[in-house]
Amino acid sequence: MKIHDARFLLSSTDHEQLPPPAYAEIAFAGRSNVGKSSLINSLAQRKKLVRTSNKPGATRALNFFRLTLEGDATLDLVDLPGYGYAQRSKSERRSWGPLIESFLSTRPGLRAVVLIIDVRRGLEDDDRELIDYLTSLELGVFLVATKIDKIPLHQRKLRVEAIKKEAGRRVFPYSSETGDGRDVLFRSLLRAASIELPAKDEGIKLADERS
Ligand SMILES: Nc1nc2c(ncn2[C@@H]2O[C@H](COP(=O)(O)OP(=O)(O)OP(=O)(O)O)[C@@H](O)[C@H]2O)c(=O)[nH]1
Ligand SMILES: [Mg+2]
Repeated sequence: MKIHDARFLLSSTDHEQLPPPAYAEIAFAGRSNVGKSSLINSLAQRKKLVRTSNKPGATRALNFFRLTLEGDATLDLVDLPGYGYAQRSKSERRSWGPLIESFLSTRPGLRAVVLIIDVRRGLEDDDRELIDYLTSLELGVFLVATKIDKIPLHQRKLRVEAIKKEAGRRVFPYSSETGDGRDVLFRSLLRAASIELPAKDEGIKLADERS
């Protein structure tokens, strides 16, 4: 699936400034510095669409990016602010902040949330709470274990299996550095957004289904 155009749409720190819901949206959530913005660049096959940083807390607003795909389909990707940077107090727990919560609970076009964790750290309390919250909103969750390039090849499979067992759901291994896992995740997200893959991308699957 070719990406004809990828562009920054707008940045919002206020619910009133969200773009009118026109297209299917996929949001990206995860701890601060886990690699959300890098993953969006990798999916969009652009090096500098989204600003990345080695300082945690780089993304503080909701940032919208618009992909125009082969066949003129449009998909919006939404980079959410990272959590876990500032310690949440007890009263703040179970709350993701008014902006994130109103976005997650009111967007008619939101098809799924990609929850990104570091393959070396696995699921942490904040991630589990977010999965519960998303499930309560009946939003689909794609759990991505990123930075797999940081662990030796022979450990990857075991590590991903362990996370899968703990999470009780499918895990998408990923590396924004090498692009490993990109095509599998992108195809799954297009499906969640009801964007049809061109016939050639589906070739193998269709052949399988015929037999
Ligand atoms: N080796 C490796 N480094 C990565 C990968 N993904 C992200 N990084 C690095 O991790 C750091 C943080 O990446 P970002 O994409 O800015 O992380 P973020 O989750 O958007 O961070 P905030 O916006 O601060 O919440 C950067 O130095 C990236 O280069 C990966 O798959 N492999
Ligand atoms: Mg970021």
